Amino acid sequence: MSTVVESPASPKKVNRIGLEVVTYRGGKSTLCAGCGHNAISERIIEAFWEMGVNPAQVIKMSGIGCSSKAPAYFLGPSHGFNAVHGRMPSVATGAILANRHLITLGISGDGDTASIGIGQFVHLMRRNLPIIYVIEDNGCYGLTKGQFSATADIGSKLKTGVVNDLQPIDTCLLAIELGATFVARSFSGDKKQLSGILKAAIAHRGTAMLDVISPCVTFNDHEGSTKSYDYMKEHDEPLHEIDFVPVFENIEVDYDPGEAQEVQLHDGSHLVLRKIGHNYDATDHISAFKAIDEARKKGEVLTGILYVNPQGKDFIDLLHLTDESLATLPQERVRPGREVLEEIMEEQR
Ligand SMILES: Cc1ncc(C[n+]2csc(CCOP(=O)(O)OP(=O)(O)O)c2C)c(N)n1
Ligand code: SF4
Repeated sequence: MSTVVESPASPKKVNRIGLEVVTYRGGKSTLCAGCGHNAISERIIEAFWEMGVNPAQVIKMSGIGCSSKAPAYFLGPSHGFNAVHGRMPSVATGAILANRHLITLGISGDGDTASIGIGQFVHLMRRNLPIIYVIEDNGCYGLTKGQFSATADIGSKLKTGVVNDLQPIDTCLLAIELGATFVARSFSGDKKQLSGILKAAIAHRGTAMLDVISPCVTFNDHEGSTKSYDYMKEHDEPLHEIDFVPVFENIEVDYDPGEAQEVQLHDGSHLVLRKIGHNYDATDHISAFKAIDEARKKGEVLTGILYVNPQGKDFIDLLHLTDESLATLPQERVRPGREVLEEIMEEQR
């Protein structure tokens, strides 16, 4: 008779706050198989788990579109709000001001941001609100069957053969111009780069704007599209290799100073940008404008952290808000008393 030796159950892998990665998952995706948005959801799950962020301390905000449905598929225990099309920034602003201690992750589409939502996007960027704002950019309106959005490149073609003859809006250029303090572009198919950028965005304080090219396999992945998997594989031009060292990992950063740029982020984490043949200073916005423009002229898509300014004051600092969240302040501290009101009236007489 043989004896069965039972091996002890292998311990489940947990992060620094004791949670398994499964806690960071959401519902089963109903997006098309192969949609770039699904890959971005996976990277978000990994990044928040690896950074040890408590998902109950996160607010997920979105607008309308396939991309805006994605928050249902990650960070199940987080707070969430699906706003009106293109209007997520104003709802997010209210939520951030009501509870300054939560981490806000906004998920939008190129239509939600650059078409109907462009006015709201502009004001979000110029305020430098603490938000990680991800545009899942497929150059079309996936949810309504693939019409061109405002990020579609000039000359790109719909499946029906219709050619886009309007100039695209470059959301990264716009965000840098308006004052966002962390601006990056990536590709949903580049796991390593996107993961490093997301972790650095979590460590940043202020607006972290990420434009992630995310192919729509159903309506915009054919020849003639500049947001397809094939196009991105051929034209993706990474600026640098990104090493991100979180503050809790006490690793010596090992690099040749002449070949890399190191940036310390607000929580003490380090970002090391190793040059790949580009003479590029990510803290200089003029370098960013030039490099994006030159790449565009060559038909390339420049990816990486295009601009970072960890010194910029965020909107909460500018408003001199109390440390305590407005949402939890008791009535007597929110409403001025009769004497205060009388004093104000007196000043106005
Ligand atoms: C006020 C309003 N106008 C138009 C629509 C129709 N609509 C729904 S989603 C969408 C575009 C979504 O495109 P995008 O943000 O790029 O997301 P994707 O589906 O491509 O991920 C439009 C025009 C709407 N829902 N509400
Ligand atoms: S229609 Fe396009 S954007 Fe929408 S889920 Fe399918 S592949 Fe993704």
